[in-house]
Amino acid sequence: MSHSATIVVKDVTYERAEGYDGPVSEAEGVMPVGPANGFEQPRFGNSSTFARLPRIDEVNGEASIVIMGVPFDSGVSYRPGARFGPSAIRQGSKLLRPYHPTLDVEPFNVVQVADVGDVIVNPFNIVETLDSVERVAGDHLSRQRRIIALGGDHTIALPLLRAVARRHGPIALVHFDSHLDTWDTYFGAPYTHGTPFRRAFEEGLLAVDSSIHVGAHGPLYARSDLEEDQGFGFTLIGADRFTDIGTAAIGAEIRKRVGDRPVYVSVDIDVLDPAYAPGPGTPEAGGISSRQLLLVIRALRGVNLVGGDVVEVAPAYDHAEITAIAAAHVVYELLALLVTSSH
Ligand SMILES: [Mn+2]
Repeated sequence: MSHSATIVVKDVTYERAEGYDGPVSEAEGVMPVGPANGFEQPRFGNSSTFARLPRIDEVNGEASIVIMGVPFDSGVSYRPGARFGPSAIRQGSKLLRPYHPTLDVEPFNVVQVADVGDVIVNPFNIVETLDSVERVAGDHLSRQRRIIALGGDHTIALPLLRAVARRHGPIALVHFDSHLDTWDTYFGAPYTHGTPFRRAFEEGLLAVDSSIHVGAHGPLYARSDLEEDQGFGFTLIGADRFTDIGTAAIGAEIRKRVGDRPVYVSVDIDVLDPAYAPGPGTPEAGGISSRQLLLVIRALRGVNLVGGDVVEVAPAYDHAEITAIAAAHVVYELLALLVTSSH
């Protein structure tokens, strides 16, 4: 009997065991399934699930919130490695417990939350990957699933915003980051981890004058960076403000800015000081603490949250999972916010 050297199960191609000559199709019987084909599913793809949640296939596709990895870092300008972020965040999430005492909510019990694994990305083609992320995200949204994405570098926020805006209309973006990410190009490239929100503005994905940067710190290229950024509809709460006013006041300021518009929260883990997150792609000293970040997200309770992401975790530069654990807890806060949000 001659047969193919590969087999496709759930859209992933696996190698057949060498020398195996047993049944070759499901119709003929059970087949051995080997490792995933490294040319179809990148090797840095699937791993264990976030917070040890079920995979989507283990709950028969029924989930209202999905955790989705995007292991892509071909948009980075400095330290690469965020392609391993989804795996690291999942690894750092294993200790998350079901009950959130401050919000008095059990995020995993309000609605079904499931891990949908990683989007299949092409590390050699940014535009193709943006299309893949947008398509997969759009598919989840069309099934009434809200998404929290695990990056990956910040490039991935653009296709996620495209998908979310197509469903909900223009979005109020709450952007936690040490950087503005509204630069034009890097080395002539329009789609990078430093440019997603300029593209989002240009594509009309952002609600007019409703978005806000939170926690920005570190040097800029020029004074004009800030002036241009305001023209894209952003206001700014820099990291320095956190020494002047508390997280509750900052949360109130953000809530006022976004109003009742659909809100997307994008968290670049480099908003944290490198002491609290040593492993981002572009670290800047002088950031906020992990506690401040969690408290501000908590203080957003009541906004109309429709999705979010946590990006730029590059575990090669991490120590003792500090960055990955911080990112996992940010995801947990976003989940708690989603299940307590106004819809
Ligand atoms: Mn960023």
